[in-house]
Amino acid sequence: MATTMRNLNRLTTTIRTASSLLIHQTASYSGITRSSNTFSYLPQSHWLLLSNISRELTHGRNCHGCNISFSTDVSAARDFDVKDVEKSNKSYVPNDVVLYQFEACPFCNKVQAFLEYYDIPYKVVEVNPMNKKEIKWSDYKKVPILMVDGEQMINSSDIIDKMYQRMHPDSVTEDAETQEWRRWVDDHLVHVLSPNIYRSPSEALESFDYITTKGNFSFTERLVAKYGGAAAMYFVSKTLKKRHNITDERRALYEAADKWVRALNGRHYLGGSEPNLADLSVFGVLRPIRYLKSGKDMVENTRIGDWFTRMENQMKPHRDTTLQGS
Ligand SMILES: N[C@@H](CCC(=O)N[C@@H](CS)C(=O)NCC(=O)O)C(=O)O
Repeated sequence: MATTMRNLNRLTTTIRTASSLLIHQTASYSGITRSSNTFSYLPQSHWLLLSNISRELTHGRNCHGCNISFSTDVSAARDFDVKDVEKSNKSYVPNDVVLYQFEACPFCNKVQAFLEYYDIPYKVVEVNPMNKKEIKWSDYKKVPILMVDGEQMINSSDIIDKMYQRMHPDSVTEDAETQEWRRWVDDHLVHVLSPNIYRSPSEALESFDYITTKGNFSFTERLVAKYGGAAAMYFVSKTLKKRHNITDERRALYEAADKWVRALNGRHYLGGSEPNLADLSVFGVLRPIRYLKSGKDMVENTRIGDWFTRMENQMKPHRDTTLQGS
C-alpha cells in the first residue's frame, strides 16, 4: 500500500512538472514599475501544474491572475529607444553568460532569441523540471534565469530590458508600438499556444514527445511525463480555451499570426529593416511550436511564414551546451 502511494506520488510529481513546460495558464500584469530610470513591466505568469487540474476543471474561471490590469499609464515609454539605435553590442561584452532553462519553454526561447540575435555566446543549463536541482542555489524557482558575469537576472522581459540597456546605454525611449507588441506577446499570444498544442490526443502526445525529448528527464520520468502529461493536458486545454474565451483554437492562432503580419505593414520586421525587441519576443515564443503540427498549420494557413523564416535566418546561435543538464 505504502509502495503504491509512493509510486502514485512520484507519478503525479512527474506529470505535474512536465506539464509546466509548455502550458501557459495565466499571465497578468501586476503593474508597471518604475525602477531607477527604466520602466519595466512585470508579467506575473504561472504555468499550469497538474495539481491544479482538478480545481481548474471544476472551478473553471476561478483563478487568480486571470484579469489583466495595468497599474500605470501604458503609454509610458521605456527609457531607451529601440528604433533609433543601431544593432550593436560592441560597447557591452559580457564574459560569462549562462541560461538556465527548459528547452521547450516559450519565455526561455524569448531570451534565447535575444542572445542569438545579438550574437552573445552563452552556455545552457537544461534544468530538470522534476527536481530543479540545477537552480537549487537560487531563491527564484522558475526559468529562465540568466547569469551574466555572476549576476542573476530573472523574468524574460526584464532580462531582455536589462541586457538591451547595457548594450545600448545611450538609448532613451522604447517606442509605443514596440511596447504594445511586447505586451501582446505575454498577454495574449502565449495564451493561444496551449489550446493549440494540446488540441487533440495526437497533438498533445506530439507536444509531450517534444518536451520530454528536449528536456532534462531521466528515462522513467520521460515515459511517465510523456503519456501522463499528454492525457492530462488534452483535457485541461479545453478549460484553458474557455478561460481565455477561445472558441476555435486554430482560428485564434491564425488570427494572432495574421494580426502580427498586418502590424508589420509591409516591413521586413516590426523594427523595419532589422528586428526589434517585439520581433524577437514574438519569434521567441512561437519558436518551440513552429515544427509541431500547430506551428506547421499556422505557417500554411497564414502569412507569417516569410517573416518567421527571416527571423530564423537572423539567429546566430553561439550556444555552448557543455553545461547541459549539469
Ligand atoms: N514571467 C516569467 C515566467 C516564467 C515561467 O513561468 N517559467 C516557467 C517555465 S515556462 C517555469 O519555470 N515554471 C516552473 C514553475 O512554475 O515551477 C518570465 O517571463 O520569465
